[in-house]
Amino acid sequence: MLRDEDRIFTNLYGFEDFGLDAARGRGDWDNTRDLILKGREWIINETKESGLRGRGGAGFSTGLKWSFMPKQTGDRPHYLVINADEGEPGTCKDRDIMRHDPHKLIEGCLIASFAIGANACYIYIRGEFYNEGSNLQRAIDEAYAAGLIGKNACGSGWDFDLYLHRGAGAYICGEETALIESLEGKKGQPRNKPPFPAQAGLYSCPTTVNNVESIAVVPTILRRGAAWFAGLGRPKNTGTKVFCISGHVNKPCNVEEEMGIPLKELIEKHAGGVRGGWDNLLAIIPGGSSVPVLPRSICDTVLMDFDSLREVRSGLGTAGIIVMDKSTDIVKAIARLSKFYMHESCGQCTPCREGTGWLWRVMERMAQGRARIDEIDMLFDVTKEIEGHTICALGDAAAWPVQGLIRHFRPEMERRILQYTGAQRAAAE
Ligand code: L3W
Ligand code: SF4
Repeated sequence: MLRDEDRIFTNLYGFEDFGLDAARGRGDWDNTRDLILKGREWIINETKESGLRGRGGAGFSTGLKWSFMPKQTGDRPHYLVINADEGEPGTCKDRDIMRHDPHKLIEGCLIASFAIGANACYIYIRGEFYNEGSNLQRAIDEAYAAGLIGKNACGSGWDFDLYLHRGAGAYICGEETALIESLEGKKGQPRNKPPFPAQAGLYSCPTTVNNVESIAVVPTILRRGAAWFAGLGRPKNTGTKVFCISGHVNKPCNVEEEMGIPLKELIEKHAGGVRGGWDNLLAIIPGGSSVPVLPRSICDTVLMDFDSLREVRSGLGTAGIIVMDKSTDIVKAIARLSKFYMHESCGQCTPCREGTGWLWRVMERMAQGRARIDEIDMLFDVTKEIEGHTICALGDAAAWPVQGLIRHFRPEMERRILQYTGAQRAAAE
């Protein structure tokens, strides 16, 4: 279990004051100027050495991503964009960070922007996060007034402006290139990659897009050292992580823990256990709705990190843990997710636009048992036609939950089909 002194987001644990003085009391903005004066290369190297991997879902090395930005800064503006459009079902960690610890994010924005040569940063916040946006704006105003950001930020010689932009409720705007389009005032539709944002992002300029949590942990990593962060968790899956635990647990919560903590321990220690006890567990989606569901047998032993979850054909994603006890209609639950992805598809590519509708319609029938057994294989084939054949990851995100269901709960799907056809036959006789 993570020691209290190794927690980064201390303000998530009962301190209510998110203002500047209280944040300073917790160590934020301490010697930020000195960190900046150590230089770009030092900041990027420390971040790489810490092993920090992106906390928005993909788990890409944060330091490596920064190093993709052109070294030359004179010809075109560089931008940092913070993805605070937290729309992934089961995920509410960035909301808590912005609500309780906005100064950690703002300080991280300054340091990361300096490292990639950006004088401006945009925080794209989910429109529904009204109060969090207000807290964040208040903290931004405080930071400007105290000279921590703005001209000659923290006395470092670096000019830095920070803008808050509110989204308008489209899940797809959490995809980095759709977010950039939306920020430019256009319809939020993903772009083809390459070019990656590091080559051509906001206004076609070099841009890095990072998740809120990825950036908010950076100042602490630099202060305490890469080795400290790398010493937590497991090899290639280092540091601490904010996990969101929801669903059929006694005490739903967000909690910061070490990467690689066993899933069962996480739920029993922090969320008061599964409703009715661990034996009453049916399944868990471990990383926000976009990753495959896991049956209890795997949940018994799996570790919560990128690589361990990949080994069991799921993913850490955003670390949004959705717990389902035996009262859950698992086929109906996954059918509901299929409806979500169909609704949120931007419609640009055929496999996603048409395929998500197919998935939903067939899943609705499967939930009622109004299907043929061989259609389960057909459903799996449809997911394979979507996966990897679309512009952005929403197609994969729609396919994977259905694949997980078929992989682990096929007998339940077959049972209801047989029950339904049996009932039909009995009614006809
Ligand atoms: C330059 C290269 N840059 C990769 C950059 C790329 C991006 C990052 C990761 O999807 C996942 C998705 C959702 N040169 C580069 C390069 N990059 N190669 O690295 O890229 P990628 O394509 O692996 O992932 P992505 O498109 O960013 C994100 C999953 O997250 N997800 C949920 C997301 C929801 C939230 C939320 O609510 N907060 O984040 C859950 O699993 O399915 O797989 O920056 O540009 N050669
Ligand atoms: Fe749009 Fe879906 Fe294609 Fe992504 S995969 S670009 S959401 S149609």
